[in-house]
Amino acid sequence: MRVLVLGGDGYCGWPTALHLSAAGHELAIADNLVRRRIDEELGTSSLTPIRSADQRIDAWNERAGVPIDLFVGDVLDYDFLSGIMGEFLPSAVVHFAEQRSAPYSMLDREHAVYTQHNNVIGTLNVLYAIQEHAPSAHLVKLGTMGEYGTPNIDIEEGFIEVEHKGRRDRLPFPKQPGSFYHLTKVHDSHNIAFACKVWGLRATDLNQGVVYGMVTPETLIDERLHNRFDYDGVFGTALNRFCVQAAAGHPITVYGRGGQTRGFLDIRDTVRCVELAIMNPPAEGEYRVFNQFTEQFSVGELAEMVVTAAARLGVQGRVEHLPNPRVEAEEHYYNAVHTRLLDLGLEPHLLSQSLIDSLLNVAIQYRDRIDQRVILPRGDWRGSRQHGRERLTTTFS
Ligand code: NAD
Ligand code: USQ
Repeated sequence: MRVLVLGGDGYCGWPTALHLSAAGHELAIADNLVRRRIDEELGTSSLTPIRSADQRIDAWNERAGVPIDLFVGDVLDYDFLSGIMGEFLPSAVVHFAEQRSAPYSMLDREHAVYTQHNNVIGTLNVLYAIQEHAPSAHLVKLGTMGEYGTPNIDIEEGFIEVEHKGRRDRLPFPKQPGSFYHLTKVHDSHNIAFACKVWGLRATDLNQGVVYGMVTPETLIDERLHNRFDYDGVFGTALNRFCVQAAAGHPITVYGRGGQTRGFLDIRDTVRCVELAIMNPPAEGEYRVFNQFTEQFSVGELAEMVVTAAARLGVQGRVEHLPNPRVEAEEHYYNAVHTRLLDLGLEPHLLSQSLIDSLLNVAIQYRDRIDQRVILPRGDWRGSRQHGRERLTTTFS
């Protein structure tokens, strides 16, 4: 297949592009490299040293059967996007190219507006470019489990059978997103479903949980192919952060009581899920939703698993419950269905102590690159009304 990966320089996009290329597909990547610039804005960088986009692509193309094309540009620039869509004529478009940090979207008005504009208008451009140049291409769009929030009923895969006043219907599952970032995914989902209905496009919305891990078989081949690994308080995600914190001798930052439960998956399963979606496209006009995670954990459980693994490696980890900078339920019911990717053949890499060991070892290997100043969360989601609150940064002073 001819696969266009939008956002293919990022944490999920890069290993996915390599995996699909290794599987024999013809690949093109488009990325405006904004994620690298956001590191500069936040004064952070990946735990692992990563090469420039050009150097990585060159390193892969030295060995690839069919080289990957790299297009540096913005999906908000319709001429750019339309140009590559018309030139490359993909059979599948995998869309990762969004601002993906919930805390970043909640920093202030500017970051909320940037996130909503980048994500919602970007996806609208993608839909128009597909309709214009490749209407039979399959859009595989990265959404989030966070679209659903934490309802007090089981979460279904995209749709729910409802009986109301004696009549029945299959309707989109109610959305209760928890940040301006998560809201963009809801808006995208509505726009994609609508485009499928009116233009007959075909799309898979992958409602992905929190990703952990760093390596896939392809990123391990050469150190020039290494993936990024975020641990800072804005882009780092729970398990990845906890491993770096333990390795750095920093308290493990559980927000609030730690009963927040989410779906999680290994990055090796991210790349496989995208491949499974591509290999099993929906019908013309079909909009479908897969819940893309393999296991659910509370953040408190993850923190305890890291403490246990760290102790085995001779590192003493300690959990510290910080005042929660977010507005979210800290104890709640959570049971989300996730069978559709398993039905297509996904064989999950379940979270194991050895995986946590390997993440801890990577963090220990790059310990001198860990900047303790960027670990604590930034911003308070309650905003200016709460400016009188004790600042979170005083916790460790
Ligand atoms: P990332 O920030 O590492 O990668 C996103 C890439 O898209 C970056 O390389 C960035 O430069 C690029 N990009 C952003 N806006 C762009 C634009 N307007 N034009 C062109 N390129 C643009 O994020 P990630 O962790 O790889 O996430 C990828 C996707 O998966 C996102 O849509 C995210 O919401 C979703 N997702 C991620 C996770 C996770 O835990 N990382 C979980 C669920 C869903
Ligand atoms: N958390 C802590 N301590 C930390 C970091 C996070 O307790 O140091 C808690 C958060 O409060 C939250 C949970 O862990 O309850 C998950 O937070 P996270 O930062 O790991 O992940 P999240 O903000 O939900 O976002 C990540 C990705 C996003 C994706 C989402 C999937 O950044 O792109 O959409 O996971 S989901 O969570 O299913 O919505």
